[in-house]
Amino acid sequence: MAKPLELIKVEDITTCESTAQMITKARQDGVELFFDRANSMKACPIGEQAACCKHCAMGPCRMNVNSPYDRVGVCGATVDTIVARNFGRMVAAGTAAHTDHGMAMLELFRDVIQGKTKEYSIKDPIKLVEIAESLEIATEGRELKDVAMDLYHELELTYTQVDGEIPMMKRVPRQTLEHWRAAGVVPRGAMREIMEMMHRTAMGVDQDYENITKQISRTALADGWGGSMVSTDISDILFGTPSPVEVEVDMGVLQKDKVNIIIHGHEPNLLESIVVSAADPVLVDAAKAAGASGINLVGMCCSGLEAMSRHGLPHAGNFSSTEAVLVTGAVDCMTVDIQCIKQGLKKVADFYETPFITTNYRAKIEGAIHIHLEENDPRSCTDEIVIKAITRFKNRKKPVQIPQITAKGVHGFSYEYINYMLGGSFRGSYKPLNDNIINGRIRGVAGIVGCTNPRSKQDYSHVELVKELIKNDVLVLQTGCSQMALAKAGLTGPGAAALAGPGLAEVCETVGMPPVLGLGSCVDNSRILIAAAEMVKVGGLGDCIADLPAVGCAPEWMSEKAIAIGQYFVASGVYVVFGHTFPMTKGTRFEKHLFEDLENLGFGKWGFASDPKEMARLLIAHIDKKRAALGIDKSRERVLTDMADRRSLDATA
Ligand code: NFS
Ligand code: SF4
Repeated sequence: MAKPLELIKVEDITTCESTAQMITKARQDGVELFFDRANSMKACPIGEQAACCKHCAMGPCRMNVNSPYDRVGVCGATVDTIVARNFGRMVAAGTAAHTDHGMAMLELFRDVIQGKTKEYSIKDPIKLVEIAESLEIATEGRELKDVAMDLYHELELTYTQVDGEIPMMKRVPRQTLEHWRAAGVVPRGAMREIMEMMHRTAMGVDQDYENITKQISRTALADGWGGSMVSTDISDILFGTPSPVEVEVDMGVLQKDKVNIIIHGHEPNLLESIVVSAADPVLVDAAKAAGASGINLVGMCCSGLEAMSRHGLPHAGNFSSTEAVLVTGAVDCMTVDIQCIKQGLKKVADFYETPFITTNYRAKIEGAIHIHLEENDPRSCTDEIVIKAITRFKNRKKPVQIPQITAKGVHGFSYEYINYMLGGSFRGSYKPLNDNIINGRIRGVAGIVGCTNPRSKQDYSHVELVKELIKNDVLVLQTGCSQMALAKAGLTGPGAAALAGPGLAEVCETVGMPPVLGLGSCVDNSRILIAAAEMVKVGGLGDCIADLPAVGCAPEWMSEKAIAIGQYFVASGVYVVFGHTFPMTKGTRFEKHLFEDLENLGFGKWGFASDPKEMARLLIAHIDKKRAALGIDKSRERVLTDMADRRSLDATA
């Protein structure tokens, strides 16, 4: 039985103070939020452990999670087959989401090169040339347009290549690639891999969990080193490669006297165009004529992260706050494109009389206003959005209550900027990073990423985990909703160095960087892959990604996309810990395969923990294991004695 809603304390639901205030207000207003729905609908105990199959009409078949081997499906499928197939389909769905997003960016790139759309242009020609060269496309003495067209055709193979290795394999460290070749997991085009994943997991096809796992890895690699990477690189080429910018976050960025427009979703083209619309003097005048002091564009989720790192726009919060922000009554329009957009937003938006606008043909929502964003004429869509927001501002009837909470932080670290930051403009290099890992000041690197989830106290694990890691000299790289959890907690500014261990703090001080580096949206996890590849190339930390003292974690994940990301990191050689829940039947051979055997086969492996302290312990133990294997564990002991010596000297002085 679910507890009556009023008995769940708000402080048990979230550590985000503004979201807490809005949950309280929603309860007073009689508005249901997804936290309430998560409470009234408990997760299905069989589905939670991925122990059911509905791939054919002889079933659905469900296994006994307490004794997984005591039965098989009607077709005879074992629990290992069933759980592996379910896992494979999650990876296929997550990969499809990232690669379809990437493909849309690539098509926009083609239209820009061909002059079919005049509204966007190439903002970073240097990156265009760099990516072309990394894929062995000739650039010397050629017109940028010709190089760009060749790059387009080459990158299209990321999706369509029927046979052979996709182009981005040229950026994978040699030994890692050799390992994939030997293991038979080098991806072909994403369309082929996703198709084969779906085929092999249908009734009566692949019924060997180890063989299914190979296709799971191959599909996920087509995401990380394929679709997601194309998405990041093309977005940088079209909209500019991010560099650090100070941004204000949390719900306090909404302004009572301005027309507040929230952009929520994932593709940067919507927000790039709305930025132009919101600055149009005609529309600004219209806002003023309606009694507003201006137009306030605010991002949420991954769109918000893209807007923040490229334009310094404020960010109102992560996935668990998208309904709550509407409860302020201050949102004059919420506009969305694709992914992570709850259908429940519609009802909340209706209650607060906020226009809720979908813009992408792939993602309509029943009852929402749909204004299609036409790439050749995006302004006709985004101007209309702004006009609708101005009209709502003028007719605001609902009381406005904005939580007066904001935090400032620095975001927009790209692979390229880290290179520049560490090495200086003329000798940009990851060598100082490697050196500081070898000498032990930095213990290792952790990518802390992923969603928030109403079944897990919002932001809590992200923040506690990252605090624990930096205290132990682990440099943290962030993307997605996790980055926003830390930003709201004030841990993305230089001030966070005060919470870092002595070694990491010293490096941060010397380089002038925070110990927590925000890299952007979830597709930007590909920036972490490229950074890892560069660390291998620079040398001193082993021959492949699996040798690096590097780990990953998504403590409060919810999306299939997160599973795809986790798997491409695991397949690339990284230890990945997920928190809160895992789609796995406990005590199965498939569980052992993902959590132990993959590492012995030369990949990374999966881990799980519910408590952030335990997550940190697992991640740090793995980093130390990699340091020992590299023979650099001694240097760290020396650094620590030096620090202790120095402190005792200070104490006696
Ligand atoms: Ni990533 Fe971005 Fe957030 Fe999770 Fe959703 S917004 S793509 S999936 S919830 S981190
Ligand atoms: Fe049941 Fe097998 Fe059909 Fe799945 S494929 S529903 S296990 S009979």
